[in-house]
Amino acid sequence: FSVCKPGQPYGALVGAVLGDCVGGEFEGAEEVPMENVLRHLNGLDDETKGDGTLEYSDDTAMARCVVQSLLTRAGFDEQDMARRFAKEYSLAPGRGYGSGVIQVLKKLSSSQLSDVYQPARDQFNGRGSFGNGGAMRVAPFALAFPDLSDVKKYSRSGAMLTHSCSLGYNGAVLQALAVHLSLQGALELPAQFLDKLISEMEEVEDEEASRNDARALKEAEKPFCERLYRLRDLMDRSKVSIEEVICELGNGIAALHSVPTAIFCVLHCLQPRESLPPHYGGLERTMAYSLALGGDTDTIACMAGAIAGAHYGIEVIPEAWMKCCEGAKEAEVTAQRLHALYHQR
Ligand code: 8NA
Ligand code: MG
Ligand code: MG
Repeated sequence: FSVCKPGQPYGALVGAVLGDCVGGEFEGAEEVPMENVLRHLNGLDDETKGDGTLEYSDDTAMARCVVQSLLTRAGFDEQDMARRFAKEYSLAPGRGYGSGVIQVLKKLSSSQLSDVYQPARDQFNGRGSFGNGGAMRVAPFALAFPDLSDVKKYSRSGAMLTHSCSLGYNGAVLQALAVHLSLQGALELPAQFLDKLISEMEEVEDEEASRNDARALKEAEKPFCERLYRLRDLMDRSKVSIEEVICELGNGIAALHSVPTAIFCVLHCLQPRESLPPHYGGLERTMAYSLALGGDTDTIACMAGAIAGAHYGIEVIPEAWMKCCEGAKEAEVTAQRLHALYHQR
């Protein structure tokens, strides 16, 4: 695949912010009629809406820390990143963090901490978190590192600062890989894109720690691969209902129940869909569809937004959406700086 076009890295970071901001409206809702989603999205075009009306949540707050750390340290520095997570949380604790991760963030602010990975290991009686908090903030790693093996290595380490269960950090690796491939234009060939993700995750989930965690949680031997196979089956069907997607892939706060879902949203919305307005472009379709799944809408839309944004680029993002989402303009600027790092490598 070719080197990505200039608008793609911006699209990835901005897409993630938009998903978080726009998706916040329906977070935790069990059922979200498409009608309500479209009303919400149409409302963004309202000129009377002020700048940054829709606030970002933990997803973007933590992604900003990742960006700033990668930029300041010109690479991955776990001490620096951990410190930024802790500081961000102490300054703005009300951004909707998961109830477990708060303990980690508090411990990370201690000056006596010798191992920044330890607080995450202590979570959930030593099992570690399998939440999607590592995955929701991972897109910047795909922008900063051109090499696939670096993307895998650093996205995993970055996630492990809060998520030590393999079902948490492997979700982050999968999401980072999806953004990485999308930046390279891999979504032009959706079937191959998915094959590549599966073959990479087959290797990732072959590790002993992954196998042990999967067994302990009574999941399939390679849980993310299993979900990606289900995803492929769904893609092959001519019609698939929202209920089937939720049933097969999930819409919850576990990485396993949301990262494959986000990838599905992107793939499903590569083409026009009956349930979505015909004037919508691919990014708008992806957003609307992600929200209509309900559940962890901000995070699923954030992850889908990063992958879709990397594919379509910043040019297709509606100006009105940029304007009313807090942090969107800033993401555009930092993406540019982050991508300069990519070219230095
Ligand atoms: P986390 O590490 O606290 O995990 C999220 C939740 O998953 C925990 O609070 C637990 O309920 C559960 N969980 C994770 N690991 C285990 C385990 N090993 N055993 C039992 N339960 C476990 O936080 P996170 O950073 O992963 O969370 C990210 C999500 O929380 C994002 O969606 C973010 O937006 C936020 N959030 C979501 C909602 C929602 O309703 N969907 C609401 C508020 C906040
Ligand atoms: Mg959130
Ligand atoms: Mg969420």
